[in-house]
Amino acid sequence: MKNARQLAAFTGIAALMGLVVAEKVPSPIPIGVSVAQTSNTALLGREQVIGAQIAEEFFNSRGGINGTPFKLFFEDTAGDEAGAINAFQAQINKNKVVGIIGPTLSQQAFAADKIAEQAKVPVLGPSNTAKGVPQIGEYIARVSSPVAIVAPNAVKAAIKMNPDLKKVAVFYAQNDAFATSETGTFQETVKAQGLEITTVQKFQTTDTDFTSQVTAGLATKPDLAIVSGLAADGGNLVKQLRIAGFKGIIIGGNGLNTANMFPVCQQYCDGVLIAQAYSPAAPGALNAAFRTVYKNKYRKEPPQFTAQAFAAVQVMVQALRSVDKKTKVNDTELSDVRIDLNKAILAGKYETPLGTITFTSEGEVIQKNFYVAQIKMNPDNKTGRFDYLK
Ligand code: 1QQ
Repeated sequence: MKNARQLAAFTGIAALMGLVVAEKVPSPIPIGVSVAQTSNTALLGREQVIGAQIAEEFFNSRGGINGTPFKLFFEDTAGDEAGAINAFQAQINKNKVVGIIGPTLSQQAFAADKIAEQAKVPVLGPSNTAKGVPQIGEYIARVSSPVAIVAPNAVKAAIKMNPDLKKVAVFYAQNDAFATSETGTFQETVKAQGLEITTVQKFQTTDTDFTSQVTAGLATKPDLAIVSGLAADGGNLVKQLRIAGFKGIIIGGNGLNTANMFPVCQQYCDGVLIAQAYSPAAPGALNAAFRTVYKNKYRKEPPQFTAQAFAAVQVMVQALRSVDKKTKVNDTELSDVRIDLNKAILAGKYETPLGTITFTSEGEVIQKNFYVAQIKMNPDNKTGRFDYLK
């Protein structure tokens, strides 16, 4: 081929004919981050963007991929399945990333991860906790421990706080895969602990008025309420339970695990218990470094979703370094790098802010320590913090 125009013409014709055209990985090495930057889901996703950005600067300033820098490409998924599918397609075909971190919700993962699986592009879920996510395919793994392991800790903490607990009202968003999975775990745990479920109330993540669920739920006189939803709906439900006079303990699920919910539920958030897959006080040099960078910038402790997004970038980076040691990633065939990267992700051991993590051959994360935090609101009724229980 004589010149660039001829090459472009050939590439175009070949693409039209459906031929696979050899593509090399450029420098900086492109990594995709597709989380929710708009919609209500951005209450959760915004914390993920921050974690990924901190990791980009952190690891590039420490040599990137053995001397080659990497660059994060952000494509907003918004809050639904279509948004996640579009964002994943853009990462794979337009940004030509070596791997994708995302999406925010399990509900979105069940739709979008299949696209990456077909294209043989490794995906790391930063916050997908529903049962079945790693099993979507060979290229799908997650750094977010499943609700089946994390959520029971909140129930145990509630019982410790009030050993006389007996009656439990359960609320969940039936249009969300994570909330449906999480309520299953909560209900099993509650029964296994010898408590009685007095009612199971369903809602939609788009709901704002929970009068009927609150009325029906409180009529059963529960002393514990458990809410599995997302931040906006969950925050409103907590608020409406308190305004209706509920005095018992409230457990919120992972969808309520953000300070961005505080303006929604205001002073009524105070006291809510939420299980955590991250603690700012966890030991380890990496967590100390991450926590310092975050605190210097935001003047507060880093939240779980930020730490998990940081860990997801870290896993990608370390796995790329190990691929790169065998064959220089930059200037190697993109499709080969994607396949090798997937293998390296699953084979590695990572000292992250979440502690030491490894993966099963299916892509399920193995993590050791979990925590429970209690929301403590400030007198301004808009800001507050997560106090970790001992
Ligand atoms: C999931 C979740 C979300 C609540 C995290 C943002 O855990 O969808 O799996």
